[in-house]
Amino acid sequence: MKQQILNLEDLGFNSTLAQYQEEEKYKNFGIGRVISEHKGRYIVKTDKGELDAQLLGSLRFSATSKADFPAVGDWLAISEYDENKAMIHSIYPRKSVIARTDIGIGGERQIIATNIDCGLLVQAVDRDFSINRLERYLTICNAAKVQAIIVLTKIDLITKADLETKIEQISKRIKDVPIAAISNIEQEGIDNLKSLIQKGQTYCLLGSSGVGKSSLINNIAGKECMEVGEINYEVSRGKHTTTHRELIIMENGGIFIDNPGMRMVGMAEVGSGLETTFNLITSLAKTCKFNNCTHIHEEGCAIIEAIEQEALEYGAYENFLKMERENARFERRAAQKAQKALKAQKPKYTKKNRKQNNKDNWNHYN
Ligand SMILES: Nc1nc2c(ncn2[C@@H]2O[C@H](COP(=O)(O)OP(=O)(O)OP(=O)(O)O)[C@@H](O)[C@H]2O)c(=O)[nH]1
Ligand SMILES: [Mg+2]
Ligand SMILES: [Zn+2]
Repeated sequence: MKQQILNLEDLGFNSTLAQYQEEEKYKNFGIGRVISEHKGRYIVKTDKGELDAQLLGSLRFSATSKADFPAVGDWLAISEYDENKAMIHSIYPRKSVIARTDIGIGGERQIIATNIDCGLLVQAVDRDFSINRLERYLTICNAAKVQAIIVLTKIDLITKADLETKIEQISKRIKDVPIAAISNIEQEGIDNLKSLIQKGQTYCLLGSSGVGKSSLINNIAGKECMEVGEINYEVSRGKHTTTHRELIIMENGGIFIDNPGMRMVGMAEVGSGLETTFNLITSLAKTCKFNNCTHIHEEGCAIIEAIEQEALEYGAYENFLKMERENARFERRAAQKAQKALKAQKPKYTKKNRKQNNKDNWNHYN
């Protein structure tokens, strides 16, 4: 196990965490940050080194959802009990949570990482390029109140003119998000991206497999921290080289979380994120003639008018509706699950317990 010694500040420790640390719940314990997770065991980094930590049994049993378990990026109250071993007593309040649903497995909300300051939305400019998907990642960041930077990779594969067109296309749909264009192979644009990275801030890399997330981390670090995959250019797809989330601390500042490439980026609890990403659509919707406008066919619909006048991109409108539907579906399902859980808790009427009740009442009155 690597035993790199560092300051807690290098790990992202700040004054808010110092304040929590004073609280009764945390003050008698050590503190560390989760840098990776393997089947319920956590590698926790402290100012003294790395510990192999596990969750206290009582916390495991009282957990009601995945969100109650530590995630990469979490700060933990820990106690060491053996050399390099620790027990996890509680999770510090999370500053931010980046989450998605994997539509393939029943749509449960999955935490990607916590305590993130900025999401790097990594996309390759070849066949991976999709503004719809950029809007998806951006909505997840906006819902978590996390800044974002768009990172376009593999610019060595296209012409300068093509790159300019792509950047223009993005800027029409996504305003106020910086765009960094890089080549990991030719080292182009890396210094510019580095200049956007701030000390003590945590950056989470989001993107499909094979777009160059791990290559970018190696380039920023100036050494091979992460394994880099080969790409099958026939299908232009990665092979999921990174299989575990990992938090990496750069000597020159930022803290990075590398992720396995994502196939599905389903929407979960992103209502506020949709409003921010599509703020033009949400503000237009307020000026439609009818309060219950569906923005599909109505007279006096401000959104339809904006599309006709080319003030709003049709693609953004379509993507917004799709993501809004997904989010609504997730919320409906979550409400149904909560109701089911409540029903399961409530005692039900049965003939047996009615008899028991009558007997109890009889005993009570006699
Ligand atoms: N031409 C070109 N190839 C690149 C660039 N960046 C990465 N690659 C190649 O793309 C392949 C995949 O890179 P990785 O860094 O492993 O991609 P990843 O996003 O970490 O992939 P996963 O770990 O599977 O999610 C490797 O063969 C890299 O050499 C780039 O800027 N230009
Ligand atoms: Mg990788
Ligand atoms: Zn309307």
